[in-house]
Amino acid sequence: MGGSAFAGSLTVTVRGADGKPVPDSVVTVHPGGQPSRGPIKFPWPYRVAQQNIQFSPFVLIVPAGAEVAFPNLDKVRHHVYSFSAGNKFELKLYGREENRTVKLPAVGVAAIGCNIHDQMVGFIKVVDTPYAAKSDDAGVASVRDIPSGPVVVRIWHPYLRGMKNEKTLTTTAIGGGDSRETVSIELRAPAHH
Ligand SMILES: [Cu+2]
Repeated sequence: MGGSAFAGSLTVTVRGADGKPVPDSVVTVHPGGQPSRGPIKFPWPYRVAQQNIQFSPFVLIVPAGAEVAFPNLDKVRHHVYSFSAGNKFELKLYGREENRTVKLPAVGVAAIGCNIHDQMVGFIKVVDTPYAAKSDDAGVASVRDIPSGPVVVRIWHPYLRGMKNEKTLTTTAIGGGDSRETVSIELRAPAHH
């Protein structure tokens, strides 16, 4: 990653059907349409805190095989689980300031919940590419240092209508410099459970 003169960046602005920016969308770029062979390391912490009876962040991107920490910053106890195929786990009741880690091996998603607090919902997007970014409050996600050449770009959001909650962009190549795309996605209402 990085340093190559033959690299570019991609900035994607994600909007809903209503035109409003969509935060917490995950943009992944696969050069040549292929998964990465080397180790993947993101600069952000692989961590989902429980704070104010919510998961923080709501969406986290990690590479496959990452150890994710689940610190409990609340005074109450939580019981965090994922039923997602390949990334199932259960962290039985644990209290304030306690930390647990879980390894997430499968590329895809771990949808997380809490057995005690039904309103707690979060998502961990497990990826096989170092070229990934999450959209901010303005709906903007920037992926840097992508090798130039043909790419497959996907937009994922937990509530995106479509196969695997994903949409593939028509972007086909990265050149030098910054490529910009605006994508419109259709969201369904969040599921309650
Ligand atoms: Cu809880």
